[in-house]
Amino acid sequence: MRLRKSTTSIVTAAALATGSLTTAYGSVAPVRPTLTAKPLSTWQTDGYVWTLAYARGVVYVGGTFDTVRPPGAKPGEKQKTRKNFAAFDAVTGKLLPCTHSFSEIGGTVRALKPSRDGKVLYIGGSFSKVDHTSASDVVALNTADCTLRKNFRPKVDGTVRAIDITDKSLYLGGDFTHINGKERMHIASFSPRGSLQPFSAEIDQPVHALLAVPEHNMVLVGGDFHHVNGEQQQALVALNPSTGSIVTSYPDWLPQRSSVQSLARDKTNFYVASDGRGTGVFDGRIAGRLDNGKMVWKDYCQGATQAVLVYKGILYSGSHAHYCLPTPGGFPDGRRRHFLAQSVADKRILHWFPDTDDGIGNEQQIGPRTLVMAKGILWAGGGFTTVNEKPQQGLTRFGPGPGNAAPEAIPQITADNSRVGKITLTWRATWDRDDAKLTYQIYRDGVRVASPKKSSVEWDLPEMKYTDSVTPGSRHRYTIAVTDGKNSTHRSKPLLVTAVTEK
Ligand SMILES: [Ca+2]
Repeated sequence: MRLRKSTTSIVTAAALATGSLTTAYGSVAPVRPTLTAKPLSTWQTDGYVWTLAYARGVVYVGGTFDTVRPPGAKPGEKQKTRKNFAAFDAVTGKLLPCTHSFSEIGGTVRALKPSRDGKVLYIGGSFSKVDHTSASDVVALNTADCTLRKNFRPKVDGTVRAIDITDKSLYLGGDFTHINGKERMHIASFSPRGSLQPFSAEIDQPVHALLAVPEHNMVLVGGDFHHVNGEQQQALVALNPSTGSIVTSYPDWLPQRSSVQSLARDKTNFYVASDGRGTGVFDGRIAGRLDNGKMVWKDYCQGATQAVLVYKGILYSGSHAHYCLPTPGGFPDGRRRHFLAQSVADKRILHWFPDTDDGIGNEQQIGPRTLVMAKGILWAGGGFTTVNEKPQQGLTRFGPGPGNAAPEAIPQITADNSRVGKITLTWRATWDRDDAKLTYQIYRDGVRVASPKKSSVEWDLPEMKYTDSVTPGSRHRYTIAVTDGKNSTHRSKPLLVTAVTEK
């Protein structure tokens, strides 16, 4: 009986060790993502998804693709024609009949944005035809009946890559230099009725991201640029929403070879997704104050950030992060991780690790390119062809959790029976995409004898041990299973061990 007690104390010690690890995070309990890392069943595309938008129960998808296909269908199977634009029920994921074909010139949809009431969806990209009528890189759609609005057909001479809307204005950003024959260098604004406004700024390179902040009387602009209105402004600037004059500069936030791909905000902060090329670039994320333009934090995680989105105090991002050791909760250089969840307060990387592959035909090798929150479900689109290592192309989504993804593997146990009356089992901890702490259930002859807990992440799988006390000379079958509290693995193959009688 005494021996059995010592077994219990090992389990308690393991639990205590885990507890102290938790307190090491500091006095504030770590935030946990409310989303699961297990993807919901989702339709797929046969090419790139560059942009997503949500309005009135519908998720709109824009990109470079010709067809969509149901969840589980292989490439070429059960395809439905959708030329660079598709619509899905946000909750069920069902394909909706709303369709228009966006074609010619670049043949791509790059920006989608609903009006604030969700009645109108603005669609930008590189196209000269919508269905059989001519268009010029931007149109507007009535979401109620999926018809195109006839009163909004500006003539844009280059790709539209970003759209944002306030009650007073519609802003476009992109590669263009003229709209309706007037010079508009990569940025322009329209009245709600669709007429080009005097707002203008001389931006020397394409704009990728726009974030209107009406309560602070500015429009945040991100892109590839180096100069705005003749002043040096690297990739990020805030403009007056009526005139286009510079309101706030962000000197030294971004180096020369870094661009801004996406902008997001909550009540107090804005968040920057940066992509850079070459050595010494910055391609992580930055948080800044909306009211005074001061930096809150900068996350030097390496990996070409393409998309950022804030939901319930967590910053979700799409990138190919591969070196995040300097970031709290971060990982050493190695494999790429394509989704991250971070605390907006302190940039800590939280335990939410769904993943995609880099994707096909993608020179930058980045899986997700765009994120949108729709009725509590995070939709992600990009160039990927797998999600959590299973085939899934172009689109995926993650619903409320937490913790629905199952532990990744069943551990392999080995036994040491060199001590009389003792059998020590050893195994390497596994990991789980949305739960740090897992419980390892040890069975002797089919009866559970211990349930030690341990926290683990994919890049740090600790060795675990359990010492059982048995009658010398007896023979036992040991198995192990792992649970996150909701989902359990199968039990391992049994390991047969005979306890020695004497040395
Ligand atoms: Ca889990």
